Amino acid sequence: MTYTYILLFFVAYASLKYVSASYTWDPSGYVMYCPCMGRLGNQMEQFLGSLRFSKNLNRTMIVPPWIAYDSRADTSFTPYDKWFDFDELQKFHRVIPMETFMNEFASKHWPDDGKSRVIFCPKMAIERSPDSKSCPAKIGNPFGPFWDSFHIDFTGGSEVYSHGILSISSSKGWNKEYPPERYPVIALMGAPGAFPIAESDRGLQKYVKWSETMINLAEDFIDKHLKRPYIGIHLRNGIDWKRACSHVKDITHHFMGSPQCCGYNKQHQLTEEMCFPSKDSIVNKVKQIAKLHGATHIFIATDEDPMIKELSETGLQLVKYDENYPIADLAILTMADAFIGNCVSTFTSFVVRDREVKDMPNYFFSFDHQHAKIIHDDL
Ligand code: GFB
Repeated sequence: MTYTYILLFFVAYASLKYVSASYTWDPSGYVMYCPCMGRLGNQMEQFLGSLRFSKNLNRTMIVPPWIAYDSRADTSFTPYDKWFDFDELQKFHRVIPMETFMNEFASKHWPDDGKSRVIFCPKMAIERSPDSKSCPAKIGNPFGPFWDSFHIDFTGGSEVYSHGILSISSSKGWNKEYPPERYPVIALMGAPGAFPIAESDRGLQKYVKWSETMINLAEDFIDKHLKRPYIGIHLRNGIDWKRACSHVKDITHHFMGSPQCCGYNKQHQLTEEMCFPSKDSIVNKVKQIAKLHGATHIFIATDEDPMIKELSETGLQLVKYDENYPIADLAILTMADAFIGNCVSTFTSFVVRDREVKDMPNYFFSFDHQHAKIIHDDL
């Protein structure tokens, strides 16, 4: 008898999974884009804005894979649901994986017939193209490899959009100018999401939840190597970062993830030290936050230098993930009891948003909201 119930449960569960994974054609249309700008943190920043844009247009969002580059700049694509729970996104808006859209709907509803596959392009990009007439949507990496991985050619030509892509008031304008019956898919050369992310979209992070695989991976690692409470730290210190930070003094507006420290109205001054904190200030902050939270273990995530020698003087247990696996670092950082990140990095800002929506403590190197320099309008 018990076995029958168990069997029935599995049949019901399997069919539920099947129902949640099946899709019907959406007559309101779709938004498709290439997450072609920057690496993981940049793509995640724009992902939430793209979700908002699709909802504003009342079109299903075609969720692209994440793009990663190895040390030889080879490009690889990872489907959204390998790292995150796809069904959670549905709680905010209608979404479909790009792989599924192409397999199930493209040949019938968005065929390669010389007119349907139109690329929507900003005027500036067209002006930069070799013939100054067509959209350079597939020129260069990752543009070409991304669309090629889905066998997409824009044989329907290009459409220059004339109004601000992100302004909410223009959402109705989009569908009026490009009605879904004629343009079922608005395929964009880049993400229709602000960079850095708009303040009003930060909360959408709550729909980005780790997949079961990532939860298991991170929890196994935490159980084996860390002891709670532990502090997660992000050390962004590779040569590309050093170079980027040397431009801070010339920046007058936001710089990548800087609003997380400076505020969206730029209440606080961004400094080079906030972007590329000195080793002394990192060691001091780690000591201070570990003491505050009673932590004995530090999880270190970095693109380059884990600062083992310098951090050893804290007397804390230092732990690193055993391979260079950015997404594992991100997951373990989001689960830490306290986190210290880099004010400017968007890799940090993914962690910060994730923890913000869960009300978990975040700190920054070389920055303290209470003691930061305030910029006054009259200065
Ligand atoms: O994620 P991301 O856009 O953040 O790019 P930023 C930084 C990349 O460096 C990550 C690696 O996607 C990882 O591949 N990386 C950074 C890390 N921190 C870590 C870490 O803690 N662990 C591991 N394993 N890898 C921007 C770039 O970076 O920096 C822009 O997106 C540009 O394209 C700019 O290069 C200078 O916002 O930090």
